[in-house]
Amino acid sequence: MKRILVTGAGGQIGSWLLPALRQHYGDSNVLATDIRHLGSEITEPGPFQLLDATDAKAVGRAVMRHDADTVYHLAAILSAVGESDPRLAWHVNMASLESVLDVAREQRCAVFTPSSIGVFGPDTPKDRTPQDTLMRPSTIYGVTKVAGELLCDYYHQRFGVDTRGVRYPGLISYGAPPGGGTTDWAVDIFHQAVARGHYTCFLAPDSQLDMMYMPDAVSAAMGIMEADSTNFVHRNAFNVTAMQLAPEALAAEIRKHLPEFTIDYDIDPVRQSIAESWPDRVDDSAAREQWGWEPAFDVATTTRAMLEQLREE
Ligand code: NAD
Ligand code: AKB
Repeated sequence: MKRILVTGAGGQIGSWLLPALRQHYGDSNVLATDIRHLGSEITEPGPFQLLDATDAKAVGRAVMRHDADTVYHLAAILSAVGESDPRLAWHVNMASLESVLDVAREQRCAVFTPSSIGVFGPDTPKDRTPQDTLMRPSTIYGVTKVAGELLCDYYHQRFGVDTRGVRYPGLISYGAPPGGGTTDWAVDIFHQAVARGHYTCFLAPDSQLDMMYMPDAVSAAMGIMEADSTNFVHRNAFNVTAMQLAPEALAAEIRKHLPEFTIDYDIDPVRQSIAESWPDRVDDSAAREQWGWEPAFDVATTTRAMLEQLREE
């Protein structure tokens, strides 16, 4: 049975990935860690430890004590927060990855590191963005994600570390709120639709981006870590997507369930310019071919699941 350590476990992805990992590998085999205290609804019934992932010695001690053979490295600063504090984004995203990779090299762990559609920039082809293409991002977040993909490739080639990753699109979920990204609107819209029947969106009506419902993101993370790597041509990191959404199109889908729902726009120039620099739709055929990636949720099933859950709450 695998012994797993998760960094940044209290975030949007960790709060979903943690229970899925524990269900699959056993509660006591999955150590949740984060730089901040987390509520027992996230950490229990498995172990939890406070851990700053930029502190390589502390990461090394935690991996050794837990006898971990796999690290899911989720601690990071996202795109919009990154633009408000670029030094923090560079420090957290790069120093934490370096710590995790060095510990993985010494203690022979496999490492999952999420990359992002944020690796792409204004010069990247926007439609059916290829797996291998021009990556000159215009955000500090994107710069750290490109550097992170390259660093993971390097640790694999040079030191044989089993590094794997996917380029997530915007992720839609309930529970832990998103951590300050450009795609957060696609989560906020559901909360506001149920709570107020109205949403003021910070992106323009036709700003299309790739998106995915969180259960598919969890299955991508666990799926690539369980995949037979002999079929890999790539490994850090695969394009993955499930749907393409613009605010006006998602509002129309929500109106099928809540006919009175209204949307208006108060555009944030920083996040709008980030969204315009990212693809409209990535080509994820490499992930489908090399390890069988296939999403289960589309716009209609995601919208139904989100609204049902939030109405119950
Ligand atoms: P999040 O912001 O929701 O959570 C990040 C977690 O990391 C938080 O719980 C935070 O407390 C923790 N953290 C911050 N600094 C830390 C440190 N120094 N040490 C330990 N923990 C620290 O982020 P998320 O949405 O869960 O994203 C996880 C990963 O997935 C990131 O690498 C992100 O770039 C990537 N990703 C996310 C999305 C998305 O839409 N959520 C999309 C693409 C890629
Ligand atoms: C963000 O908007 O920063 C993230 C991402 C797509 O990486 N959700």
